[in-house]
Amino acid sequence: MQPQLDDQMRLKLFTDMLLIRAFEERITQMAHEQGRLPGMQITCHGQEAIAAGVVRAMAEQDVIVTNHRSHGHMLARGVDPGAMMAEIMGKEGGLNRGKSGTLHLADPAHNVLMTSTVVGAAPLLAMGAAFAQHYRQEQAVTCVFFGDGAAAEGSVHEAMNMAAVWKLPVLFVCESNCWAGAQAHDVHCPIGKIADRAPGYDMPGQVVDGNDVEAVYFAAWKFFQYCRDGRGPALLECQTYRMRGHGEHDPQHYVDKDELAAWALRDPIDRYAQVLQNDSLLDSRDVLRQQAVQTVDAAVAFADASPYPAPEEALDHVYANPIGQEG
Ligand SMILES: Cc1ncc(C[n+]2csc(CCOP(=O)(O)OP(=O)(O)O)c2C)c(N)n1
Ligand SMILES: [Mg+2]
Repeated sequence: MQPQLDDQMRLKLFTDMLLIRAFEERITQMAHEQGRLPGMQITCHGQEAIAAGVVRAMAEQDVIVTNHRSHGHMLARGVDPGAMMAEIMGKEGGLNRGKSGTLHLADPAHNVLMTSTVVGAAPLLAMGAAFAQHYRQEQAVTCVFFGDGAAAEGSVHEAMNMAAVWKLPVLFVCESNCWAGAQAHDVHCPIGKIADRAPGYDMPGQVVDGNDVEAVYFAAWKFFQYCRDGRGPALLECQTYRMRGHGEHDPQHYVDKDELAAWALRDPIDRYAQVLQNDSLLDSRDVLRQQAVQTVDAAVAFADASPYPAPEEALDHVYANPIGQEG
């Protein structure tokens, strides 16, 4: 079977990226307003094509396990932006009732099982989800997102090894964004391409231009089919660039300005706008961008209107058997 990429889907990829960018730009703005957002804010500026391309290539029954840079994955999956924004603000109306904040977002209704911000933990946690899919013969795949820095963690090696030995339906998606915190890729990784490790686990691996949304979509689509066919895991490395600091607290003084400027020229949204314009699918992106901004305005309004959770509810919905109510 060949992947579907009709005009409607192509526009979806584009509007997904616009929504993600608008959402992250708002997070950036609010993160610098005193007292507006609790905790560390980590955005995916510049990495939108990976979220849109991979997530749109998934089937409904497939599952996502994600990491600290998760907003784009969730928005592309159709998670409600208002509930996400409220969660990021720690509000009662949030996805997880204000208890997860930005770093532990989960939306089981959309098969986004969890966000783990323990670097390298997500691939190992994904093993449980993939094992369940395999055991129940669900024809479903677990897609796990992790960074190039995470690829150096022992847990990622264990996950890849186990997935390959047990032929689990896992697509490992490495977002190689040239940085892990303030460490450049060559400081923590002796090889240029993480995907070169795939043969060592007896799984297929591929490097794709992570700023080319269609290339990401086709590569992910092919691998999702491979995993769904019961052939085991696969590794997709999407090469991109982290366009902002590690988080909004980080002014990225250590980043070479020329390098940043060169990557800005490869912006995934600008590039795709050009492609769609050349194919007469897009007149101007201003209307679509404005719609994305309005969606984010509505999300912020919803979140602002939501109360903070009551202190006495702090332990509700945290434990399967709340302390004091065991059995
Ligand atoms: C086990 C562990 N070590 C360190 C950290 C601190 N930390 C958070 S994100 C990060 C860098 C991760 O880099 P990468 O995996 O490339 O993801 P990126 O941030 O570039 O998306 C580090 C070191 C952590 N959260 N967990
Ligand atoms: Mg990285």
